[in-house]
Amino acid sequence: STSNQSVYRATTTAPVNIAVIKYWGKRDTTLNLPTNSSLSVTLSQRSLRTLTTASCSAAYPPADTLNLNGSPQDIQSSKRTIACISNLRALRKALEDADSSLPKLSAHPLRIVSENNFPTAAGLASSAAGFAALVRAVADLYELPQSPKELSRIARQGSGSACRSLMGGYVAWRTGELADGSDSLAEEVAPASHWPEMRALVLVVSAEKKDVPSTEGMQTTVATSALFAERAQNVVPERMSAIETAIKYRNFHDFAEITMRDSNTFHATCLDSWPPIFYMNDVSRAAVRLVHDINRVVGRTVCAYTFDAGPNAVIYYEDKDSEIVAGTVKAILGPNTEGWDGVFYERLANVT
Ligand code: 2P0
Repeated sequence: STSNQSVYRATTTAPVNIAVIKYWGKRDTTLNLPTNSSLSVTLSQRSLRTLTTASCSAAYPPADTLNLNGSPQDIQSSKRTIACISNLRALRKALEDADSSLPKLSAHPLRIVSENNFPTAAGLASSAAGFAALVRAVADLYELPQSPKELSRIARQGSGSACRSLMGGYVAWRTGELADGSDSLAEEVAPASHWPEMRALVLVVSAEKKDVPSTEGMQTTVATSALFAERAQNVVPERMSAIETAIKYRNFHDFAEITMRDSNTFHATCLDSWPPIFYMNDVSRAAVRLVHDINRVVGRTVCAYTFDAGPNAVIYYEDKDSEIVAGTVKAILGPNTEGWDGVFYERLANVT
């Protein structure tokens, strides 16, 4: 019949998020359970986002397929992709079991096509946007009733940081306590509209590949760094509550200081790993010095840097200070000046 040949389809986009309290270290590598809570800012999708279409049909050849930026991927070799898909399929199956009038989409092969509008390997949190978009696209295709918070449990298994890209504004990922990971979820701390002045400047270092992939780097740090345990147990919990207070009162000074200090502590644990891991380079350090110089010259904290598992800088500031911050940064570190390739100005996103 024609209905057997129907193609069901859903398309969605997901944003990048940039952590201000960093996730680094897993207590469970299969479930992607973190050793410490983290907090991030979800960026608008104006210049950085993943676009994903999920479709399914009884007429498709009998295996799930995934295409990333035009290249077919081997799903079978990605346990994380399989985990996300099988979790979503089980939720759809439960809906179909409860309502026999629903089409049996859970039995159809899935076809997932995903595309970033930014370089995948540039260290711009592409796995976060990628898995968040995959989970949302399939959840939409299956018409699942689960909330973003519930879906974050699934996205987390794709990539830890992906759980924070299902919500907008300021998002906390709580470690949770349970061994099955059911309470290791992301939740929105405040929407983007709570602090409309907040801006982010993403500075991309030219064509440098990641030194050590995140998953591998984390494992080295967990296994070898004493500083890592100190950070997870004694430093991050206080910073989490302090930055949530700073966000609540829109206290940029405190938000900025905690953000810069946590980026520095994270990179210190990388340096303390054995063998040491270097993500920042000379170009990154020039951005650090410039931010401190701007704050000193202005006489108050108007900008904050943070660096992930790569040399790119993200600089947070408030719109009222955009002339001094974005103007100076762009003049000194902007595209076409040595070592820097691109600059994206971003607002925060209200997702959901
Ligand atoms: C973060 N990063 O909080 C931290 C800061 C990089 C530095 O999350 O192994 O790609 O897939 O769970 O999420 C990068 O790690 O690692 C990351 P997996 P993920 O954003």
